[in-house]
Amino acid sequence: MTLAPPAAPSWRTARRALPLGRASVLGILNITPDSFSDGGRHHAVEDAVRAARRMKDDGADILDVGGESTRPGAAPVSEAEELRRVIPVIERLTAEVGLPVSIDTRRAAVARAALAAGAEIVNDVSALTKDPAMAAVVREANAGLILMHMRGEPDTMDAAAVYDDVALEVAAELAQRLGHALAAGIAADAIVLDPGLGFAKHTAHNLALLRHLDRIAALGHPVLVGPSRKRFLGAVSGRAVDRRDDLTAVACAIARMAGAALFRVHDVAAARAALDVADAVLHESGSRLPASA
Ligand code: HH2
Repeated sequence: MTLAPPAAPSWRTARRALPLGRASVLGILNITPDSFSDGGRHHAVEDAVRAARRMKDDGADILDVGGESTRPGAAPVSEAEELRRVIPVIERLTAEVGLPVSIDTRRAAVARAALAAGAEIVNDVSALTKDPAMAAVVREANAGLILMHMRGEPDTMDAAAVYDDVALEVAAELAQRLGHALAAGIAADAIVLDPGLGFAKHTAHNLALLRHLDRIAALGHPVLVGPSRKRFLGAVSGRAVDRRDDLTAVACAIARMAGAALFRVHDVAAARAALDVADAVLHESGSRLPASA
């Protein structure tokens, strides 16, 4: 296991260089009525802005806004509907909340409109495979880009969860997606890699990826993980989806020790606290603590 902070000092987005010296937390803002874990509670713009302010207070570094659920069996969302959900929220967030915004979408037109509305990162769970126009949108805006590993589509991905050595195979497939992004002219320092926990992975695969995350980090880019409330946490604990935030925080701390730099979560406060402990261990600095504690 690698016990060192990630190599890359920062992540370049369309608007700034985000420092990665300590763990970065992305708060999830799903603007979907059918999101399995938010239950559509952030449907209204006002609710989303309120939730974002709370995430900022809780220690979020980035807000990840999505209007299309990638849950298997989720109802398809038209491009017009996805735009209608996310653009007004992104406009308000960038004007009022003061945190960098990432757009979680597989559609180039949604990414383009989101970047024009103030977003600075594209989180594409298809890793530029779904929409051939996506790479050019990211390149032209100089946006940050998250390339996530998945096989197949959300509805078919479970059948594709067959691996001999999951960490090696995910690293090799991500390296291929990375090569595609670089060949399309996207700058290397704009790219973050994500093993795609829960996407075409059974429980044992997710656990093996967390254990061997150093194989993904060895590709030389900051690594993001999204364990939040996912099924594998239910499988190891027997807990329902609404009782997994503390488990998510533990998974984040484990991933931090294994080299991850960014963490996509629903409960920002719990993850932030766990990651502060992990960072204190990584940097061996308990400076917030009195000597006797
Ligand atoms: N997981 C989900 C969605 N987007 N993006 C990245 N980069 N990594 C992930 O692991 C990831 C992601 C799925 O989780 P959630 O947002 O809770 O659910 P939904 O599928 O409803 O969007």
